[in-house]
Amino acid sequence: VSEYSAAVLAHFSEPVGAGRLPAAPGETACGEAQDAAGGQRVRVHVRLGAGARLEDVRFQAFGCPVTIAVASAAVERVTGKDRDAALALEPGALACALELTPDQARLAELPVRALRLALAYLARPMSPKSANLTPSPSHVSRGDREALLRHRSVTLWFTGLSGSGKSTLARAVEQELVRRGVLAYVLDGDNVRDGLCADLGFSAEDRVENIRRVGEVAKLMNDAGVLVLTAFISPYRDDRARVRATLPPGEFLEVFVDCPLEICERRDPKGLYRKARAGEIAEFTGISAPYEPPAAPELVVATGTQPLADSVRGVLAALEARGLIPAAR
Ligand code: ADX
Repeated sequence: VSEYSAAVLAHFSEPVGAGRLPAAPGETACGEAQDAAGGQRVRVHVRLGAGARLEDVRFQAFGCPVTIAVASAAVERVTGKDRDAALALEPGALACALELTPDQARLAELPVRALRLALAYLARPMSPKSANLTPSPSHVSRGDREALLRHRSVTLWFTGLSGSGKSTLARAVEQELVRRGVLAYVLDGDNVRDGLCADLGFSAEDRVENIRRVGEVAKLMNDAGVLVLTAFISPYRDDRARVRATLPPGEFLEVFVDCPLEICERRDPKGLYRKARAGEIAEFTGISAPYEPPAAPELVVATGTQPLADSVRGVLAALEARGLIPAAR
């Protein structure tokens, strides 16, 4: 490790990308993993290099920060595939694709899951398995449906810790919107995980896939004319940025349901924090898994201190101010 350390510490003081997708040189993708025993958490950053087109892969190994410079052609071999393919790479194949030396490969062994995840962020969007598809165009446009319903169909994306009040707030806003004649619908984590996402758990990879699916559903429902409210922890900035990028500009509104961990834990509406502290739930957000707050949300709602009715009014006012729903009569 020591042979890498000196050069590496300098890299670590660099700011890490602030949640934007790493599409341009200098931007960073990042992934996180826990070793099988659940002991060591590893975060890997992959940076698109400027100029020399070198890429940095950075992570901690044995408690020390490590940077491996990798030729961009080597990273292209991994990221030129689609997300599924990047995620499926075995440790050996990954080390080989990146042309790591045996020493580097040894160091990369532990963070390999995180490395795969980080590279998957850089990979092409998931491509259809079949090459024999011919999507059919609709004769009814989204504009036609919006005119029919007399409101815009956007996605309000509530993000925050478990117990922060996402579902409570989204449900209350949904009820008020429908009362006002707006066709609104809540997609909620605990509900979606009972059906569409019943095959997913809470590893970083599964959460990425959970949010990808929800983003696709929201997009379809927006196209159908529905104003969608989503209530998912959605802990990773990059995942939320990906959903934002799939929707037209201005039609993804990120709402940070901002409630401090101490309050969520004290409220503990489902008793899950207690279980997580007792070690009965692994990878629990805020306790043993990360939460990355939005850097620039459209709206912040302080659910830790504000009464629900005030929060609901704030969200509706933001929609009105943007001309997305008719003003209350
Ligand atoms: S997300 O991270 O993938 O966005 P999602 O919002 O769908 O999570 O699901 C979170 C809900 O699942 C929580 O409100 C809680 O009820 C439940 N849950 C069960 N296990 C966990 C866990 N390890 N971390 C967070 N939430 C969990």
